[in-house]
Amino acid sequence: RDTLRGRLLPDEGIISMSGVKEYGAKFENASRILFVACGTSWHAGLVAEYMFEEFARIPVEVEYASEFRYRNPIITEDDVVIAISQSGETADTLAAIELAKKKGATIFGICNVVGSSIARASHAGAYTHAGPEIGVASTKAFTAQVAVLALIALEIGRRKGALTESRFRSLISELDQIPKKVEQMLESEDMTVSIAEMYKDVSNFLYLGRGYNFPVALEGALKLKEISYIHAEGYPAAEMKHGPIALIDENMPVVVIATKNGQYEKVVSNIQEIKARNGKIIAVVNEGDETIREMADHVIEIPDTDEAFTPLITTIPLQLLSYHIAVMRGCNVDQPRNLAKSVTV
Ligand code: F1P
Repeated sequence: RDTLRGRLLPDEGIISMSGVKEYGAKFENASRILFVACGTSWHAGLVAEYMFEEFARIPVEVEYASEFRYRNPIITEDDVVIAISQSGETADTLAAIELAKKKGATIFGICNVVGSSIARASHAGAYTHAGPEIGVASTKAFTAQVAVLALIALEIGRRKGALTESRFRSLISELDQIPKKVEQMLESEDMTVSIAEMYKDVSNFLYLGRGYNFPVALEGALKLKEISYIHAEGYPAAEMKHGPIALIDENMPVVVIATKNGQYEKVVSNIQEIKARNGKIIAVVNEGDETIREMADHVIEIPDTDEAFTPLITTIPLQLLSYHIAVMRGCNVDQPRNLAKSVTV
């Protein structure tokens, strides 16, 4: 909450990130924005892709730093590369930005740890200031990254004229409501506890989402894998019919992020397809969604917000679900086996 509020300074023209102000022209004139990151931070980059395309109308690519660094990517001086990293020490992300820097791109780092290697290797940047992540798996760093990326996309959109001043203002005031809504989600934790109790012993989970919530499905699955060691797959809901549908039976819980948006009817039909195969549906829906309540085995309601900001809210119950399942299975949620906080090799 403090991270977001601290950054919304209306008198100062909204964004307090000096790096964005200083390098604003670079962003405005960028022929392309490339996000490079690993793990959870890569998922934040995927959310940002939707935001930058919608609000700033700049072509975007999102790259796994671990692949990008070994390719021979086509980079020009007009590219802006945004590196996202909680620790600021991830070796693959660092190598990716060194490569892009050599090819003349401008590097913008979004890190949580002040003075970290990636922050120092970047030309400019913004800190997420999410506070120390006590556990290995990124949680609040993810929402803080998405919040910072939203602010940058809005600011660049306004500068480029892709967003009108009134739309910009209304999105910023909606963003200002997010901390309250996140708190509301944290207070309604009981629902995730009872769902965790029912599914803590299953071997597989499927997560589905569309649009802005497709990356949230990936992140929900990753969090479950990382801390509870249950196998989980995240997919764009529309891809279900291209393979994962074969896995669905009465033993498969499917988490569907089914908030109201342009693709809502399609998500409803995905839920029908899962139900027809006896899959168990855990749906994340908008408050008062009776249509899905009637179809799903469990619903978790979220407060309404602009579609672009839903990842900031839908992520919370998925993190809580992973957390409670992991605790019930006796896993150490702060120090999962085989994982390191900073992957430096
Ligand atoms: C990337 C990351 C995290 C994950 C784990 C291993 O780290 O994959 O997303 O939760 O901690 O590293 P970072 O570059 O965001 O620090």
